[in-house]
Amino acid sequence: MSYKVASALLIASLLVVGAICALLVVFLPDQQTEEKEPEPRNCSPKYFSYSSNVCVCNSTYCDVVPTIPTLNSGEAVSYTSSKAGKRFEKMEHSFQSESNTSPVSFSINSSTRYQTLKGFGGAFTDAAGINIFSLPTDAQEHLMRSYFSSDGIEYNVGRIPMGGCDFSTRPYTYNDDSPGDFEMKNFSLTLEDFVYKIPLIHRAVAMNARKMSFFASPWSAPSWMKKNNALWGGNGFLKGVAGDENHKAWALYFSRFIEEYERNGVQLWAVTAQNEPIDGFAKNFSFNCMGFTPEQQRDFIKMDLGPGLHSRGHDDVILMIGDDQRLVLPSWPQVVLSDPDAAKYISGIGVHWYMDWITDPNRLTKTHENFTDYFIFGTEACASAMPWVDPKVRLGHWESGQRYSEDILEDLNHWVTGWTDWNLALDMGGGPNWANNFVDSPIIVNKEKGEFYKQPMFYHMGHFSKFLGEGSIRIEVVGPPQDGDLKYAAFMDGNSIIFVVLNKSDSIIEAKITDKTLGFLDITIGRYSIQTYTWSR
Ligand SMILES: *[C@@H]1O[C@H](CO)[C@@H](O)[C@H](O)[C@H]1NC(C)=O
Ligand SMILES: *[C@@H]1O[C@H](CO)[C@@H](O)[C@H](O)[C@H]1NC(C)=O
Ligand SMILES: *[C@@H]1O[C@H](CO)[C@@H](O)[C@H](O)[C@H]1NC(C)=O
Ligand SMILES: *[C@@H]1O[C@H](CO)[C@@H](O)[C@H](O)[C@H]1NC(C)=O
Ligand SMILES: CC(=O)N[C@H]1CO[C@H](CO)[C@@H](O)[C@@H]1O
Ligand SMILES: CC(=O)N[C@H]1CO[C@H](CO)[C@@H](O)[C@@H]1O
Repeated sequence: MSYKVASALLIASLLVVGAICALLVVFLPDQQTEEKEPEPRNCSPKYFSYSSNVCVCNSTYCDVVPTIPTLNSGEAVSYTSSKAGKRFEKMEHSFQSESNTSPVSFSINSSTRYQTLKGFGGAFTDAAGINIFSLPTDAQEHLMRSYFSSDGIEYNVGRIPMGGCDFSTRPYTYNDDSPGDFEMKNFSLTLEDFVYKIPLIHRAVAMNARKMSFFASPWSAPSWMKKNNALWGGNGFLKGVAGDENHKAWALYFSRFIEEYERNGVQLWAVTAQNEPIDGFAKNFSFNCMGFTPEQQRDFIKMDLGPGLHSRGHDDVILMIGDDQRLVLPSWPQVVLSDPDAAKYISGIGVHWYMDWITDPNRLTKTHENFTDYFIFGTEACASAMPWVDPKVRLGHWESGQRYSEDILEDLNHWVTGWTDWNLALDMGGGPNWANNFVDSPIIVNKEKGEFYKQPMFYHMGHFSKFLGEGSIRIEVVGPPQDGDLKYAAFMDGNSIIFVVLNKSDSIIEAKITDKTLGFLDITIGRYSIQTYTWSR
């Protein structure tokens, strides 16, 4: 070692010691003077090269959501997350009989009630399982608790791909090797179900105080059932026509899946008739897909899927159609639901968010108005799906989280009853994905370091999922127009009111909430922030 290097090292280590002393000086007085109730576990922030931070969790540490206290009438509590680094920062408030003079006012009217909510959640893909199980056991526990326990954001919905999808390490279905096996004799779950999906589902249910609801969606039938003899690519339609043995076999595949999951202790709430049926029309679609026209889907449900599920005793598992972009509304359900013999098997309409930025949300309202007896439910969304987004994983990207809450608020304000995120966890490159269709996720796992990163998207999801349990009802809130940077919605859950507000702009706003049974709550909405207020009447 040369003299220069040695002295450089000496100086460097002195600097490090100096920095540590400086830190102690900064932190010690606090520790000595502040006698507080048990500290909540705050975000351990880390900045990468994006606009905000992630919260780092590992085997020994993970932030938790501060407990929602039991509130007396007139007491309120708010939770704030912001681009500047707040994550579920809790504040207590109380209603006053006088308010400030703020011109911005949100007036709650719980006499006007809209849709009842189902809930919020994410998908148990193979990729999610692979990533979660790649962590040390204690870190896995922190990750699962972050999503499903009362320490976390308490998801009550889970989506399960029925077989493989692109977020698998190989393309597969549950009956690939037995062409002509219309009786599904050789149908069998795969290693992925037993190793990655079912065990995680059981852990989520066991730690969850809320009742969980799972829905399953198929990406493709076995290749031998399809015109293109492949799980992906163009012309990906089922062979034959509704009512034939091939369509009966595909319907039976759904029942067999429901039965095998039941046998493994997972009861389904719902199935969707097909993930993104429009993908099957693309000339050269690059991952698992299968096409239906709305007329084909109507006939398949009426002649095969509906009667098939019924005859095998699965009336308790409800059926959703759609499961595709908002753009197919309201025309798709108009075709399928106009036939009462198909409609009688259907309960809801699933929507994906991928084209929402160019699609009028009033398509949702139109759909609701046409079919008030059918719920609309968000079945998939993720950031970085557009091909021009590079890199796919943007650690700490506030705007991705903001797009989540903006879309959720827009959906909820247009009759949607819940919202399901895509992969629960992905790796540092946004995979694994056998078709290289990498995207971002609210939780990114860094296997090498045995840690994971909770992104702004995670907290934006939590501003809804934590506070809006199944059965919450959207109510009227009269406030400023929602066509700018301010978005909001209000809900009631028993005696509690929940108000969520998102500010997408660079200015701080003073506002007031009016609840005429209680008075006024003066509030401050920080720049680039999302807040959830809850109070009891
Ligand atoms: C885990 O995270 C905590 C908080 O960020 C940190 O203090 C600790 O050193 C980390 N442990 C490991 C093994 O990285
Ligand atoms: C509140 O809602 C009820 C029921 O829709 C309506 O009759 C009433 O006019 C609303 N009140 C206000 C102040 O908007
Ligand atoms: C099921 O798989 C076995 C083993 O590969 C094969 O021998 C049998 O013919 C298959 N059954 C059907 C109905 O295709
Ligand atoms: C079809 O897609 C595959 C996979 O993305 C690609 O390798 C192939 O070149 C494409 N073929 C055509 C004709 O575009
Ligand atoms: C099937 C159905 O009810 N269709 C109606 C949906 O609503 C539009 C008006 O918004 C009517 O024109 C359709 O007949
Ligand atoms: C903090 C805050 O509310 N800032 C902005 C939020 O959105 C409204 C409406 O667009 C703006 O007027 C505020 O300045």
